[in-house]
Amino acid sequence: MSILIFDSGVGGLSIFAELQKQLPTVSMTYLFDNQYFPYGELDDQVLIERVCSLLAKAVNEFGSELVVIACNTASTLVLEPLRQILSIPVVGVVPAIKPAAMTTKNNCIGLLATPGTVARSYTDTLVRNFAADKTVLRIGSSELVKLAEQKLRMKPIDLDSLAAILAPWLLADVKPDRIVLGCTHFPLLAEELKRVLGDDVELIDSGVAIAKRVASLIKGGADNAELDIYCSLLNQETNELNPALAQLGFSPLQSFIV
Ligand code: DGN
Repeated sequence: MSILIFDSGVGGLSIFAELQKQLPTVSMTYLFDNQYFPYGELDDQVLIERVCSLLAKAVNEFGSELVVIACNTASTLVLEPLRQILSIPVVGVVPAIKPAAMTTKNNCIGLLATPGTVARSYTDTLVRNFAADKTVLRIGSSELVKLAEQKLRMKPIDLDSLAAILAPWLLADVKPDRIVLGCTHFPLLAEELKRVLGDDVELIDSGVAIAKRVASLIKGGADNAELDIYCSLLNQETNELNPALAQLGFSPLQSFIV
């Protein structure tokens, strides 16, 4: 059994971490499409075609038995076409609006995601279905995604830049008390986000729920679970990730060309 975890960058590692906690004996391949990063600014049709062609090839080459689209920007757009071309289970990651709506005390929720995800009709439907009677304040930021990427390259994070991105909430009369981390990169910045937003705000991501869903779909693993990682463009910047990836148990980053 081997599962494939996919994102545009290193954000999906937040999902990988939860998967590994719940499924430590399962072999996992992590693939990220840094050649087309950031996904949050891509035209819809370009994104659909790119993700479909890349994953069709990857699933075939790696012999994956299940794929996790550890990217809200792709999942809110590409799940349907992907399920039509792949004959294995496809698990998507989408913003956790429902748990936020169920637990908010002041009826005000923040959605922090990419510009693509906050603007999707899929996201509008989630809000309509689960939080129609709440105020949902959305911030879409690619800058925040890039800050998360920097953190994994061991670079310092400037809290002032974070505060500038979050300013609409910091200045709002009613501040959201639940923040949906609707981009898999953002749990990597949880500590910094808390420092800027305050401890009384609760951050909600999809990691644990996704890992449970995957665990319910697969049969188990082997004693010698392997962790491999590939990117679509190997360069100096990606090589800077190797120390952090080694700490997570991955073998050195390899190239996957489409
Ligand atoms: N990590 C991705 C997500 O969950 O939406 C997006 C990153 C990006 O390419 N902007």
